[in-house]
Amino acid sequence: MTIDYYSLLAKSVIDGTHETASELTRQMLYLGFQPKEILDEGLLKGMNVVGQRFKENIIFVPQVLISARAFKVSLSLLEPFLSKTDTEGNGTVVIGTVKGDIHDIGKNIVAMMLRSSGFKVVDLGIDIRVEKYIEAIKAHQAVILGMSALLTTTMGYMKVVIDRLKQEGLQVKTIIGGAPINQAFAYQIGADGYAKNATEAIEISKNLIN
Ligand code: B1M
Repeated sequence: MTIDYYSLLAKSVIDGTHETASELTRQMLYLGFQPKEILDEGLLKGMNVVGQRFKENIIFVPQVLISARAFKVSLSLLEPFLSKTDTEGNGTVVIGTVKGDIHDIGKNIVAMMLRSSGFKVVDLGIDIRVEKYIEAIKAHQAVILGMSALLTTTMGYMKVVIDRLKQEGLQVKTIIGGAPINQAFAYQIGADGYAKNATEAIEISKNLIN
């Protein structure tokens, strides 16, 4: 009988059993599964089910939190493999989740993948105000600012930040993402790029600096 490791890992995220998630992740790495596949086929598939159940009011915030913990524990084991890079020659990206928003799982994946693609990443974390973004862009001479938002109530803050960058005459490119964001919104607020996932974020970031 073959073991379906991906389904087991997805289930551990859905159930929020973080010890099982980390044990499975360790085993999968040991067995030679690719870190990116573990992320896409195990962890993200599990988190999609969590998101759907949350939306349908089958589960609530506490259950989502324990699922997020399982996701994060497992992701931290993948991180050394996903963010391995020989160079930071593409320049610095400042990234953070916007003010009022504490969702950081997607932003962390994007940050990790950018690191693996030759960017130096300054991750400001969550709930970030415009002043903090600007301070970091100046301090690190960033070439790209990345903003993430998961709530329809916080996505509008991205425009506040972009308008302020223009007012201050900062030459940094902007890339945005998160579940409620789309290309039309990016155009509307004057962002230079929109990415629907981490792979696209890398592609677009590379295009923006060339
Ligand atoms: Co929240 N939550 N949540 N939540 N949560 C959503 C976003 C929601 C859609 C769930 C739902 O109702 N279906 C809903 C928003 C509805 C809306 O705005 N219309 C929602 C809500 C309502 C809330 C609260 C208000 C709930 C409450 O308190 N009543 C509250 C808000 C707190 C706040 O921020 N102020 C809240 C809280 C939480 C938890 C703390 C419990 C937890 C977050 C834990 C954490 O992040 N540390 C949580 C979670 C986990 C979710 C869902 C279930 C999953 C989000 C996630 O991590 N997905 C989410 C449902 C959903 O999105 N379907 C939901 C996995 C992640 C890999 O995907 O973040 O989309 P994602 O990132 C992707 C892409 O979007 C893209 O690449 C990533 C990788 O592929 N991307 C970028 C993201 N950022 C990018 C940046 C880029 C480029 C691409 O460039 C810079």
